Amino acid sequence: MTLLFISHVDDPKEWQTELRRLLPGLKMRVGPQTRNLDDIDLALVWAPPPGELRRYPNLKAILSLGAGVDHILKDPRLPKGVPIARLVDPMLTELMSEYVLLSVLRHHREFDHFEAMQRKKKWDYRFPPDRSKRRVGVMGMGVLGTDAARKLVAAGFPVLGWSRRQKRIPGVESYSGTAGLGAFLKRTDILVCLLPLTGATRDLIDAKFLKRMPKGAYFVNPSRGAVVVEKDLIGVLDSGHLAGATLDVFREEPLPKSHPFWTHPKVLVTPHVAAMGYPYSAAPRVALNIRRARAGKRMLDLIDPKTGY
Ligand code: NDP
Ligand code: OXD
Repeated sequence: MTLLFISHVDDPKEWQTELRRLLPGLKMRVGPQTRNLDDIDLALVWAPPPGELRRYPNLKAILSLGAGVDHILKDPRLPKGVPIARLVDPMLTELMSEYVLLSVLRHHREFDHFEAMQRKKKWDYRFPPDRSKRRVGVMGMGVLGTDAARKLVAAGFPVLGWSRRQKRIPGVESYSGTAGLGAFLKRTDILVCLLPLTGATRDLIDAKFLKRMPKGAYFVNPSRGAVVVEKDLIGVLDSGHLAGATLDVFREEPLPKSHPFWTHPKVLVTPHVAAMGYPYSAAPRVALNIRRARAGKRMLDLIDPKTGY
């Protein structure tokens, strides 16, 4: 029994070292593989090439190297019925909340404006704003959204959350579904998107959606680029309805050199760095799932292929 590892961003050696400390004798091969395909029973992957996972006849579970699983589900030839577990990792969660707090505080304290003023050598005094009046709306109240929301509450912001199903999180005003979306957006001054990319969230954030927020609102997106209609976001920034955006993810990555986001005065671009699962932190949960899958038990953090997350 051999674990197949496929990723163009994660270090296979580090993963092998950490996993072998927990699972001595673990056999791991870096894919795509061309021989002994029958030996592969599990796959630990980030963005496997389309059709690749179908080549292993004895594959019984897929483990994602990311919290999102759209990089796996987008494969039209994905083998059917093979369970998929996503990555849940305390360090990844910590990193994401740090990214969210930093981005929210940067917009809240208008550092984007002061950075622009510095380039013009302009002393543009503005009264520091009161964070108890800046409402932050978090879309997607899963593992990452909930942690970020809790930390925003602890930092003193009024926080709203929006998810598919209604939540009860201390200090967070909760909204759910299409019925709750209008009221959520109307009350949101800084919108943080932590939704997964699924059939229901693709292209969700378009011009109409963004215009439901108050004029002067900000947008922070460390989830997935395809949740946003990028030309609509640019339109709403140009019209002055939105004051700024921090974007970590894009429809095409790396972001093409010709893309208007690179030079847009109201946009901060980061290269999909908000968070990641380092093996020294994430390996214990992955090892646990490897043990469970091999023992014929249900893995933890399973996704539902029907909802796509
Ligand atoms: P979870 O699966 O834990 O949470 C997803 C949340 O989104 C849930 O609250 C869910 O609602 C909500 N949701 C899903 N579909 C809808 C919908 N149609 N309408 C309303 N709410 C919806 O995911 P994580 O928090 O772990 O991760 C979120 C995403 O963050 C990942 O999918 C990935 O794309 C992105 N990510 C980005 C990284 C980066 O570096 N930029 C790093 C890691 C993750 P409910 O609770 O009701 O089910
Ligand atoms: C993830 C990511 O989904 O890094 O974990 O984008």
